[in-house]
Amino acid sequence: MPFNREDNAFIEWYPRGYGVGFKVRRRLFEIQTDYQRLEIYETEGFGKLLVLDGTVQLVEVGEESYHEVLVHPVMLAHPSPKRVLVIGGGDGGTLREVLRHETVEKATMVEIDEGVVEASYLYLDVAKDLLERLIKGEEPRAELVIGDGVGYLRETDERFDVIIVDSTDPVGPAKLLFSEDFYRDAYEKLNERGLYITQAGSVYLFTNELVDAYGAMKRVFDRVYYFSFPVIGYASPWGFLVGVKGDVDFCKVDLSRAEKLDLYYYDPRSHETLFQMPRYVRKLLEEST
Ligand code: AG3
Repeated sequence: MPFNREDNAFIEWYPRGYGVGFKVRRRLFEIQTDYQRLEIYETEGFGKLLVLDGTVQLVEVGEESYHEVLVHPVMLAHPSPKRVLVIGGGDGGTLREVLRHETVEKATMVEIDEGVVEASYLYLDVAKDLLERLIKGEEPRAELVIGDGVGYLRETDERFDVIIVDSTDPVGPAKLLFSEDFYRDAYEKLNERGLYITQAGSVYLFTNELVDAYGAMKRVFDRVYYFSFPVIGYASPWGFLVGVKGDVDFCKVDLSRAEKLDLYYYDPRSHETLFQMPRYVRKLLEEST
């Protein structure tokens, strides 16, 4: 794995040799799980760094720049989200943000790799207490399922108000989570009124994957939105795709509920600024079928 000892740096290499790096003090943990190679580093300025198969998942300092933006826009656009499904997100950051919403009665997190949950619990200050309660089955409003999100969604009898996909990139093992078949299952398992959100990769470096996923979502959901946000640790801007079922307006969020959340990165008062996209990408998205 690309641990550049000379520079004491960890660098994630994106396509075409574009790198995102952190100065690191040491590698704290390394394991080959059943699904991927997991590493945890201590960085110089951003706390601990979680890496899966050579790709940055999060740094402790600034992880909210991703988790807040993945979770709150859809939660605040839904009038009263009670049942939430998180696919992936084994570090617990996404579920932590979901549970900040008092309307939530039950949230289910389906993570394929138990190793990610365990390592995050042991090494990361992201959602330690929540992960402990989940592992022990003691979290009253949430449950952890270790399993494959694709199979889970296909088979479950449950219905959800919000489905959040916090996966690895739209290339490699998580590719199925960006397929039309999967979107169809998600659409079916949403309540009459529901929202689906997925992280969708680097706007500049995975543009084709973003456009393809957007096209496939358009074939399934009643309305589809794209937005981007600068996430600390990823090759920014980072893309997100939202699919809507039924009567929901993703352009509007509930500001009175937002006030209580006391957010740091995502600003519900200027929700519309999320939708900015480089012009050529917007054109590609609009032309996609
Ligand atoms: N979810 C992964 C986002 C993808 C990062 N990709 C990359 N660095 N190439 C992050 C998990 C955080 N809960």
